[in-house]
Amino acid sequence: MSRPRLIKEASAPLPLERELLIRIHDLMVKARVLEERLIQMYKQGHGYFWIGGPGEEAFNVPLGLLMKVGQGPAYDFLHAHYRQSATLLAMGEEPIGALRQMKNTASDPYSGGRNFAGHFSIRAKNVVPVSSPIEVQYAMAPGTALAQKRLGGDSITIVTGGDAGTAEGDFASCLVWCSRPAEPLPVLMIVTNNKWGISTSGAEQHGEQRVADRGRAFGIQCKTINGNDPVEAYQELKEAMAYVRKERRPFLLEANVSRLYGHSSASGANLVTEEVDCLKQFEARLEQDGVLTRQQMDDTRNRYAEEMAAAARLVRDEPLPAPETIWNHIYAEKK
Ligand SMILES: Cc1ncc(C[n+]2csc(CCOP(=O)(O)OP(=O)(O)O)c2C)c(N)n1
Repeated sequence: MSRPRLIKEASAPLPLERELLIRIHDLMVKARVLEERLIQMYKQGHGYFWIGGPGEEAFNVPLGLLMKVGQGPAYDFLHAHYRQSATLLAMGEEPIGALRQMKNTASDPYSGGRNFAGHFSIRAKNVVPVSSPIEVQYAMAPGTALAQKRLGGDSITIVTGGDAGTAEGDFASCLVWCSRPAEPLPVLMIVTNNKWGISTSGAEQHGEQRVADRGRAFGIQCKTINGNDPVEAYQELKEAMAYVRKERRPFLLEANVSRLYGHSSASGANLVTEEVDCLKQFEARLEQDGVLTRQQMDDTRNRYAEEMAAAARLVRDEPLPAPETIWNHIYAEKK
């Protein structure tokens, strides 16, 4: 088999295979168009609340591509927060599921029409239900990691959340439980740092230089990266995941990202032009390096825009959950 062709072999400014760069770009566009469609649905009254991840695609796509996707402890677990749509698409999810959750239809595959947008839950892919109370995922992650460690093999637990949430005790619980010398756990702790907690600036809240530095006191390997660069994100995630898979120890990875449409629909869900747009930046590099032309990238966006618009039309006419199903999937018995 011939060696995969590298972009510009001599100077190698984009050190990933061409096919992978195109795949990452395709998924980033798909995720962005999905989020923009969800925002539009919210603004048209086809949904009650929007929250999601436009601006985090450069980090979230590589994360999904590098995961070992499947059901049970032999596969990776994802304890995600609500900005992870790009990761879910990279893990093979169809965008129409997110549209259905936005419209709260009975066909919503993640909550049967009863949870917010971006609150994924997929047993077959080890995606643990996303919780609205922030940070609880960090207290749960050591549990799946313990099961994985006992099983043996190389599967890992991945937990994601924002910078402001690291002030919660759940984050500290994760640091403590993953790093006990008698039982270190295979957890990749991720913090996507967008510098905001709703409307509170991170600069006013963090005594530490970097969130990732908090791992040092626990002997946890840690790193802060530019999460707006998909090439850097892919390479750093690959390295961090390889370490956790092999050493069966935790790693704390902080990725600096953008929040392109504000916190949620509660803050208006309008484009913030001062933030770095990872997709625009990546497209400029792809064009400059001759990986894709502007026309090809526009075609990709238009194709997804048409696809999502058609899916949204379909979802619009789907029924809401029947009232008698209110007791389904909860612990309480029907009274
Ligand atoms: C336990 C809890 N406290 C407060 C809130 C309200 N709340 C929702 S999102 C959020 C900010 C979270 O900021 P960050 O952790 O940085 O993540 P981001 O949304 O910026 O990605 C807050 C305070 C909540 N949902 N749960």
